[in-house]
Amino acid sequence: MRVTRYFLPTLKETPSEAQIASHRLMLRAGMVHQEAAGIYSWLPLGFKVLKNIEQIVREEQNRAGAVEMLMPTIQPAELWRQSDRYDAYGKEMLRITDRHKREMLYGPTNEEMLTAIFRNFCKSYKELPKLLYHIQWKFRDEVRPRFGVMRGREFLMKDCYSFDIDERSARRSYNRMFIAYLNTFARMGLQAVPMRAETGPIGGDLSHEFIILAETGESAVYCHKDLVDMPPPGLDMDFEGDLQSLVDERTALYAATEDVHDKDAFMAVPEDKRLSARGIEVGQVFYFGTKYSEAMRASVTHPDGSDHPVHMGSYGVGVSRIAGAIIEASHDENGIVWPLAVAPFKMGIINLRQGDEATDAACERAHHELEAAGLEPLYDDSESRAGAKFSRMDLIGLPWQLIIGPRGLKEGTVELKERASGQRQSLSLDAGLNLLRSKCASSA
Ligand code: 5CA
Repeated sequence: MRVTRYFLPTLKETPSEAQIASHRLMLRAGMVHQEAAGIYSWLPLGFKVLKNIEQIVREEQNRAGAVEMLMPTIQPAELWRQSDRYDAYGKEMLRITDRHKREMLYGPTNEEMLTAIFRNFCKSYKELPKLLYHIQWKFRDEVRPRFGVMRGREFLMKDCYSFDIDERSARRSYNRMFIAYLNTFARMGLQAVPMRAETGPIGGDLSHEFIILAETGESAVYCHKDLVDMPPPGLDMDFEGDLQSLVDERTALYAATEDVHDKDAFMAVPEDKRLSARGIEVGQVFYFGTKYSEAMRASVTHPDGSDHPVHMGSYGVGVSRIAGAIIEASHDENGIVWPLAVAPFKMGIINLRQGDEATDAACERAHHELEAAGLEPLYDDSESRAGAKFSRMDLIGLPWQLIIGPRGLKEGTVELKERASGQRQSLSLDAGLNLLRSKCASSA
């Protein structure tokens, strides 16, 4: 992609309304544009990141055995009356009336809708277990939308729902999602710690929030330090084996959000292992048994012929919030530092002297070859000064920069800079292209 063809409205000044680094950097890098409080357009660069995050979430859901579908953003109020949540949900719910005066709402979550779909089609234990998910925009009329996409009103969520014959089986679904989440966040370069959490308006009595530790996080959290650097289970694991022991390993040590914090239990953690910190909630899993299936009469016939409500859980990931969370976890004074797996482009090509024949030719060749290898370079072919190109490339945080100018070319060299370490090396264009191919190919 050429910068001159792209739409990359970067800002030099720091927008005054942004209080935290990720919000400032998303605005400065031209990733998002605010339309109303907590409502954003995703400009091309931000949109690419959002899609990359979404794709990792999707792949890990699929690997865990969940099946993708799509439900609408607008829901009939009637469904929510059946579960008794229509009034209970309060002012967070955006209520809409259509031209026939029918009450509708912009969905803040989908327990009711999927329970109704399940009820319509599944009548027997033979259909179980089922794990269904979608990735769809939600609306919650938050009192205090803030920190950009971190606490938005309209936001993108992956929400998965499980249906099982009994509690034991439902726990297996819960464990699957639990493990899938650890792998999902690890693939994005995030260390997410599962912590016991309040169930809030979703209900039930078993829940974990997945928390990224960050000073600017909105939640106060308390945990055993050893949880913070526990490696993820690994992408090669299969989901048929003993998931319970993997989950037990993560839940045996103390970890809780403020709402369910137990001071005495925390004091039992050795003092040098006690961590009290702040964090960003990037996902939450719930087991709520028959709360919705009973209210909405979603029952299945058991082997003995009797009917019972199905046991359910729901599992959310804040897809759009993660874009902000990754930046909170990975930036420096010059801008964003994207992990390769979610970077909007894997590399930038900087032309130091636009119009110089040899430089243009070398840049064109690099651009062409990297594109042909499926590596998605962003070629800064603009007329901007070299200094401006360097700062812009650092700001938008692409993992690699291939810097090409007349002086180097005379000696047969170009420069390759790694954004994260700042390390630069001089090498031939061929060697540079080969190195980029090998560094970026695995996740291309
Ligand atoms: N139905 C359940 C699970 S599918 C549910 O709605 N869970 S939730 O309320 O915890 O939301 C799931 C995830 O969405 C959260 O972990 C968080 O990462 C994200 N999220 C929630 N509210 C917002 C918001 N206002 N802005 C951005 N992301 C949000």
